[in-house]
Amino acid sequence: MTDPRLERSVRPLPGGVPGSLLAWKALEDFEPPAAFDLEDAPLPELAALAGTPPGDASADARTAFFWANGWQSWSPGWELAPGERHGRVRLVTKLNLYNERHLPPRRDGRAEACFSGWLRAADGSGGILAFAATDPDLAPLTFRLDRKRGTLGLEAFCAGARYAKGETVAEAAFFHAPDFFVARDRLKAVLGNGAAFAKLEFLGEKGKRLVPGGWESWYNHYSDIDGRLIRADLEAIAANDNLLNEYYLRRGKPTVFQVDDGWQRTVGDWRPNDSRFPGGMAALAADIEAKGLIPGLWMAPFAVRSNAPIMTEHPDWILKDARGRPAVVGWQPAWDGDWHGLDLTVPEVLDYLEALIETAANDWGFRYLKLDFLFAGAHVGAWSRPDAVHRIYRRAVGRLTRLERTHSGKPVAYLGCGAPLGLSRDRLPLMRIGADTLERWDDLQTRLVNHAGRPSAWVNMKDTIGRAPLDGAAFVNDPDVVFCRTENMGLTETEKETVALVSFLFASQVMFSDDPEAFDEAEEKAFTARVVALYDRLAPAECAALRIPDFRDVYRVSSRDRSMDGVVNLSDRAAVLPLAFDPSRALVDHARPLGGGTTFEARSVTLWENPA
Ligand code: 9PG
Repeated sequence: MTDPRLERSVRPLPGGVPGSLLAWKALEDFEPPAAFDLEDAPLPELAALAGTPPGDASADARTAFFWANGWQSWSPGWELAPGERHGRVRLVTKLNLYNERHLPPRRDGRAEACFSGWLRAADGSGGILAFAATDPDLAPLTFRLDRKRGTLGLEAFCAGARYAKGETVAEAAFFHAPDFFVARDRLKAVLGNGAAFAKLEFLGEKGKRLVPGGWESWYNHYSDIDGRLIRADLEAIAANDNLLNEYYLRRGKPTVFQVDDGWQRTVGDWRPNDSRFPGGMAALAADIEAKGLIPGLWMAPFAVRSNAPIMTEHPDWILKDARGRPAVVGWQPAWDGDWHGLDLTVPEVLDYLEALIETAANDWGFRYLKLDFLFAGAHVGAWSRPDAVHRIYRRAVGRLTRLERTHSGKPVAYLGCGAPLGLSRDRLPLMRIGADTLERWDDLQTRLVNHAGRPSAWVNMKDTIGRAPLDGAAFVNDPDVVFCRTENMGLTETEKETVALVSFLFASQVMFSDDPEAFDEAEEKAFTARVVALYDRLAPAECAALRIPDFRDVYRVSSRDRSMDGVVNLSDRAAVLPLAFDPSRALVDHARPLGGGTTFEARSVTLWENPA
């Protein structure tokens, strides 16, 4: 049943994709609730609209995997089997601000997919019933699965919105695909994000698949950086056999060198910290450029820490809550706990944001800008000039990413991070699609409170695999960094290899945070050489990793051309599977035969070639 204030229409999909485009139009003027249920559709009806062949099990809500794609970059992005839930953060409940839309949780037990999701048959046929919100300017959609009743609820995020009679509220595509690869092709055709991808071309090689690569400063020293340390790494990057030199620089590929959090005075005060960077940012960017690298810089433009001068200098620029106090849009122990956000409806704030980008790109020379914590721009607060939250976010991100070239004519790229995915894909086609990685498999404290967006190598890889359908379709997926180092390293060699392979096979950027200056000529060199050889072998393969029924974190890998197969086991236990391969054809081998089957080691990837 469609909400009585709406009329639903059905049209064919763009790009010749079989399936249907559903649109919901207002029949009267009205103000919807923040979480607006457009309708709760029976799955058989949606399956028919999607063109699902008879007998296909993808619409069987009791058995299918549900790709419960989370709201923003760090939210969980993986498939759920029947009975599984993403769950919420316990005790430190403010951390839910990092994972969820800023709305009261709905307690009806449904699993949710934001922007895009699917149901995938668990019976081996592999059929997929996919859905996606197609227009980033309309209210963001959440697809809410009721497995018992066999329905899919369509909920629009309408905070602050009002509709006039005849206006379109939301649009979504529904289509069937026989397998992962076709589903991704169709998603790409339906989303039509090609113009956005074209702006990233300078980060790659002409005529080849775009896989941007580079160094960034976060995942080793974290915010404890200074000009000396950064320059030492810059000096060393082309001087030894580190991953970036081997895979990017020596091969003449464009390479990013990005300074992360720690260069600024505080979050919300985007002037350089002079004691840490006494030479200033322009000199640093010039040195990076002189080395033939693309200078990059991190910023969290919408976020304001309580110690930022802007809090007292421009109190009217700070987003307020219903009681008129600065709204709490996030919580971070390292930022004195509660932090705040800019009021993006204040015209001067938008000018200020554009000026920040101007300064970083034109005055300093950084042209790979990592824009982080962007979800702060979609908070449901007391915006001073009320409007639909999704429009407020879109307008601000539009201003932030307006600059496409520096004064000197050099192209500028933006990496989205901590960003609501569906609202960002055209403006921020290069996007972090998972939680932060970590130099350890997982973090106990944040795991105990069930923070799905926690920094964790394990969670990060689940996201990378889970969001692979978006790679090349909605985004150039940034999986976060890979590690080759031996110092300050809590991952085993096999775990590092797992991170390196999962990131490379199922996403499209290779970032690296190890200190080139501290390159270890023994172990790190040998490990790096092995990773580079694997990358060269695997580069042409288009691969999928799909959950195996009855296992929790075990995935079957297949390549589109069927030349390669494998298993990713992200669980803590060896997995015994009823399949066998010829060990002499293994590319990476963490398996041993057992009876007629094979045991795959915990926390490992095994890949093998198939006979032609
Ligand atoms: C800099 C970092 C890095 C990193 C970003 C982002 O949920 N959390 O507690 C959480 C903590 C840190 C975080 C994301 C989420 O990291 O993803 O790459 O730039 O900011 O502060």
